[in-house]
Amino acid sequence: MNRKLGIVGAPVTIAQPNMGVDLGPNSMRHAGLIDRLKNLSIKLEDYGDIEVPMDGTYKINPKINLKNLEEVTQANESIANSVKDIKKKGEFPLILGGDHSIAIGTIAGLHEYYQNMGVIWYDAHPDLNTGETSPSGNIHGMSLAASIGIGHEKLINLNGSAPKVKPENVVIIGARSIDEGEKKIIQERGIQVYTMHDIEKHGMNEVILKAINYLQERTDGVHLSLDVDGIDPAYTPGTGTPVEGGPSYRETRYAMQLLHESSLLTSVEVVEVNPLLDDQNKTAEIAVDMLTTLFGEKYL
Ligand code: 4U7
Ligand code: MN
Ligand code: MN
Ligand code: MN
Repeated sequence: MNRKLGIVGAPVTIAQPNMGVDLGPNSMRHAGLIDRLKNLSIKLEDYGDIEVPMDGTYKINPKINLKNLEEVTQANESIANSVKDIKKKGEFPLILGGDHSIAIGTIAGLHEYYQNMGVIWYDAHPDLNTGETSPSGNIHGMSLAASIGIGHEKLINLNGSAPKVKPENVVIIGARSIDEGEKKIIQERGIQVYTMHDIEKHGMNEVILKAINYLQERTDGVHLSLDVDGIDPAYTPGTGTPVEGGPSYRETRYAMQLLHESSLLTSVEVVEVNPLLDDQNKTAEIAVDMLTTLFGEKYL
């Protein structure tokens, strides 16, 4: 990694119901993220956390089934601006969440810099709901939909017109909790999904290499959106919407190693770390292991 890393925390919590995901960025810093990256001789600047709205109330508009829409929009506008500042400096953006709604802002900020951006969405969920299909109204389950131009106008047109990413440039890895409306979107839009079934059948090695080859040929930059609930909750219990039966620590770490070797990625975010649901801070430590592996840390 020759380029300088630009790190920013996005402590957004209002797109999901659990208290504590706003502590995600500092929990990863506390787990040693910055020092371990520096030990890899990586140049970096940590810009601290973006200021995001959080007044402790939960605004529900039953007509649109999008909780805290105004506040989530506002937070993501700030995130898009902060990501653009990092890109302007020529740095590699690393965004620390926060709930997964932050991907809307991250991807909206990044999209200006690419003609044909790719996204790897490592997650137990595809996050392809809209107000119409969401069982919860929580916007953290709608962020990939918004990025491909499906959903509320405020979210899809944030920092430029929709879509920010073409659906065929998205690869979802690790999905195992897919709502009915999401299944429809996956089929209609031709989104590549490697479910847990595919990982079980073919192994992580083949799945990741296929994803890398596919995106290498068709995109001019690839963003990794790493939801820690993508990993099995035996390893990452500190997250708001855990789903059993995910890839292990070893499989995920190996996936990060292959991504490092490919030099494919141009930006990374890690989301949904909630230290209040994990009194050992184990989830943040594992998130840090995954990040340092992505940036070149090796066993030997
Ligand atoms: B995450 C869910 F219904 N699909 O929309 C929803 F299962 O960013 C969960 O991946 C969304 O953690 C999870 O509420 C969002 C639910
Ligand atoms: Mn997610
Ligand atoms: Mn998830
Ligand atoms: Mn989650």
